[in-house]
Amino acid sequence: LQMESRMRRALELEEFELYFQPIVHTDSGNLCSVEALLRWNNPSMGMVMPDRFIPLAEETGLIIPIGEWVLEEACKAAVSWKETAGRNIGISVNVSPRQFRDPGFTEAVMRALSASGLEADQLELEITERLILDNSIETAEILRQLDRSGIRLSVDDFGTGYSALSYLKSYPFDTLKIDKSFIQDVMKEPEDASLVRAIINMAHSLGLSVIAEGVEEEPQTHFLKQEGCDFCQGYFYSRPLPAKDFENWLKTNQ
Ligand code: G
Ligand code: G
Ligand code: MN
Ligand code: NA
Repeated sequence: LQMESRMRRALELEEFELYFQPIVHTDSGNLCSVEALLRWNNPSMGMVMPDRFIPLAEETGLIIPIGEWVLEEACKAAVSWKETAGRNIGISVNVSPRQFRDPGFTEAVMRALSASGLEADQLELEITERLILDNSIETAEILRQLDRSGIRLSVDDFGTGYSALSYLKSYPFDTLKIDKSFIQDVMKEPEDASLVRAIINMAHSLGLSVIAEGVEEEPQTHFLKQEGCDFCQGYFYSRPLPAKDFENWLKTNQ
């Protein structure tokens, strides 16, 4: 209860902060886009990680105003990097189920784009497999609407959702993000290597690009390169960074 009342005030007290993690081209290691990851700096609880507060934010509905704040800040940040980088840098934003199903969601996305001036194709929304598996007409309609407006869509945590793969053919996704649990042991467990290889091939034959998440060691990058994985994200390249640190990373790593 205490956490809930603290969370209710967190937006106005400006306790939320976005961290940014680079997503790079597997072949060159060059920056492609950036995932925005939410943090909550609370004076009495310290830095709270999303796994600890997103579930409560979902339950209470606070995820809706918080999610709008994330969208706005993320889009603004991406626009602000253009000058430093000398080109467009896409931004990926995580969307949770309650936020996605809120009737005002697509409007909130459009507002964030127009307020920041970010082009629609520079924004990617990460949707977890679990959300997609509800198979509802509403989900399909929202995805199509977002797709029509030029926003990119990715399946987050791919492989963890007991997925019925059929949704990949009927929904307008652009990218699969292979869950880090498959990447973690890819050099030790032949089964994980086989799964990753199969996911990459399947995604490509469906016209989707692939991001490997949780890349921590160099040998994994060689494996992923060899298997034709398009993009990588993980501690090997960079941890999620606060805005200032990310801007410094950008100056030296583009
Ligand atoms: O760094 P990490 O601990 O940031 O993130 C943990 C989990 O929290 C991830 O599964 C991620 O999808 C989720 N998450 C991070 N930021 C956000 C956000 O802004 N909105 C939502 N809905 N989930 C987020
Ligand atoms: O949205 P998603 O569930 O994919 O969130 C990504 C999560 O993975 C975040 O919590 C982020 O901090 C974390 N993460 C990013 N790179 C690495 C990595 O190389 N190793 C591990 N263990 N976690 C990572
Ligand atoms: Mn994600
Ligand atoms: Na993930």
